[in-house]
Amino acid sequence: MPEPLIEKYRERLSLEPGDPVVTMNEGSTPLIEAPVISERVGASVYLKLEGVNPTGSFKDRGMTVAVSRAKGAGAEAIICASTGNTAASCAAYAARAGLRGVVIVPEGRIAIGKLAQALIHGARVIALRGNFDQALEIVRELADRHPVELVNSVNPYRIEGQKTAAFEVCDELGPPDALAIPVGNAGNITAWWRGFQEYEVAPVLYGFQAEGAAPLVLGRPVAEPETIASAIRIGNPARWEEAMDAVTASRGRIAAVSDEQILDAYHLLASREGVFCEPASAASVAGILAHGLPAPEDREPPRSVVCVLTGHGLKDPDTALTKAPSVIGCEADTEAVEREVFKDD
Ligand code: AN7
Repeated sequence: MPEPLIEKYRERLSLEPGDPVVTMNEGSTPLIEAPVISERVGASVYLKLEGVNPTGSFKDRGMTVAVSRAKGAGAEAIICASTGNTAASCAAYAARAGLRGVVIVPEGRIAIGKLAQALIHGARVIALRGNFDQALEIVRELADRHPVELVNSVNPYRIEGQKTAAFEVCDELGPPDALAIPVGNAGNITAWWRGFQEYEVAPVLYGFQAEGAAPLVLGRPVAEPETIASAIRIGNPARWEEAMDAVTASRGRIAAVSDEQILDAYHLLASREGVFCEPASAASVAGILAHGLPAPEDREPPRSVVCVLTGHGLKDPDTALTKAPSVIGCEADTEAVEREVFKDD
């Protein structure tokens, strides 16, 4: 049986001794080589498949720790604002822990798979006529006023859990020269850096935002963020300063990628590497393809790079279907099928 991350890294997490372990065996996700992308960027590129977590995204690493602590502290309800993946994870772990789950999402702006997850797990799903940043502001206020535990990445236990992804990479591969990661609310890049620091290693961090939702690149909040990558449609990241401090300390950079670059990388990953991630995740690969692997002056260019593929492609089938070729209709007749199968040969 794979060991849940709370057991594997317990002494490095800040749970209380009596806390129950609410787990579905998160973590221990595959780290695979990406030969096509490696060839294009001139370095060994590895993909960390975070979509293989129980609810299909990296959020589960943080949620198992946050919900274990919340349960240990006697909470009866958990709440979050979400662009979709936190909602799905929050709903699933609430169900597993026997807690009430409440999620606030921007109306009409989350991928359909994530909505289905939140609903089937029995969370109360509130569709806000507003964006993620407004939803986060509202849940922060509600968590101040009511005895509900906030499980967004402003919750310190979320970061604790998510840092284990960096431990896994170092344990398996050794520290990579660089890490490429999509950035939305900036919790995950903060968590990976903390993980690396605790292992006393310092890969160069490349954080990538979508062009229409790139507050960290512009240096100011974006009032109406826009991008096809709905997971990172965020205009005012909660962990802004920590993320910038991490990038600066690693001597890396934050850069933007266009929706077109994101979709090209998404398609390349699926069609050439066999890996189906969601569009936001492909920003990590789009970023190194578009911007290369810039190194600090006194360092060699990175020879090994880990791209974090944060969520599974099945989360967002709508985007896949708009990007993929059409199906071919055919009569139930062997010759007719034969013609279609061998048409271009
Ligand atoms: C697939 O679910 O913010 O920079 O509410 O779902 O830690 O926010 C999701 C974020 C990258 C960005 N990739 O991570 C939410 C939410 C995927 C994501 C990010 C998200 P952060």
